[in-house]
Formats: sequence, structure tokens, C-alpha cells
Amino acid sequence: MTIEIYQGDITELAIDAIVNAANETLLGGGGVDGAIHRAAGPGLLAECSVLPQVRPGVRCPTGEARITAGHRLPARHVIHTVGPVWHGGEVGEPALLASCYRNALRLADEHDLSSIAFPAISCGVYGYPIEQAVPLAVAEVRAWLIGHPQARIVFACFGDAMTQRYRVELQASAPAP
Ligand code: AR6
Repeated sequence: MTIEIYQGDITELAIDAIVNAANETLLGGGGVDGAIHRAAGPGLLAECSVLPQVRPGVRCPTGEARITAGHRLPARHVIHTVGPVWHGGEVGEPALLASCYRNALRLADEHDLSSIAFPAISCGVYGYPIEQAVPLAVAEVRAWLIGHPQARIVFACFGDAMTQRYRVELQASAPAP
């Protein structure tokens, strides 16, 4: 089992799946979502747009996940999840963010995918504080890896500060030898 940190653009990873920090429409946006759609090409938007709507305009409610092909990406699949918008932390944000990681990893299981890269879901436009999001992400991934000893998880970090935060957290949370 491995957890790696990769600093750079998640769209460049040749891996079973990259996770997209999307919005509920699944029709693209800015940040990592925009980068993934640009790199994947129009086939990704076409595939997303025919996913069923659970409510008008909503293809993936906050905290849930959906899977598509990777289209022109080097990654075989994209697992789209929708993180919570940060409203101060008292309206269920941690539980919703945890469920993003769990649901993305459950889909990976269902599709026999063992190498998965995550961006820092909700830590951009959605405003989730990095100091709180990173320990949660690491804890969810570590819990899942216990039952998936062959899996490889990559935390894709944009920028030195994010990379450093993950590095510190991975060291602090490492199981005793
Ligand atoms: N590779 C890796 N990480 C990236 C990349 C990239 N190419 N681009 C940005 N990041 P955000 P959110 C980092 O805003 O907060 C979209 O418009 C970024 O620095 O992409 O969940 C969606 O459509 C940050 O650390 O996602 C939604 O409307 C992290 O990825 C909304 O933004 C997440 O930032 C979702 O907001």
C-alpha cells in the first residue's frame, strides 16, 4: 500500500483514475474541474451531460461521486465528486467532505481501480480550510487502505504550501513501525 504526494497538474497523471472536484451540474467549471475538462476534451462533457439528473440540473449531489471514462486524459477514468462549500464548519462540511472521499473510493472498488489520485477537494473556490481538509483526507485514505493493501493513492498538490501540508500530515499520521 502506498500514499504518494505529487506536486503538479493532476491531468498529467497516467493512473487508473483521477478524482475531479466538480460541482453538482457535472458540466465543468474552473479550477481542477476546468483543467480536467480541457485536457479530457469534449467527450468528457458529452458523457457527463447524459448522466441522470437527480434534481433539475443536479447530476451529483454534494458528497456523492460519479465515474466516467478519461477520454483524452492519460488517466483511464475520472471520478467526479462534489465537495461542500465552506460555511464555517457547523453545517455538516466535515461529514460531506469525508463522504466525497468514501464515495470516490467505493466507486474505485466497484470498478477494480487500484491507483487513484485526489486533488484537495473543496480547498479552492469552495473555501474549505486546508488545515482542516488535509487531515480529514489523509484519515479517510488511510482507513480505506487498510482493506486495500495493493492500492496506490496519490495526493495531487498545487503549490508548495499544499505539498508541505500533506507531507507534514502524512508523517504525523504514519502508523508506528
Ligand atoms: N491539478 C491539481 N490540483 C489543482 C489543479 C490541477 N490542475 N487545479 C487546481 N487545483 P478547486 P473546489 C487545486 O477550486 O474548491 C470548480 O469551478 C486547487 O489549487 O478546483 O472543490 C468546480 O466546478 C485547490 O487546492 O475545487 C466547482 O464549482 C484544489 O485543486 C468548484 O470549482 C481544489 O480547488 C469546486 O471548488
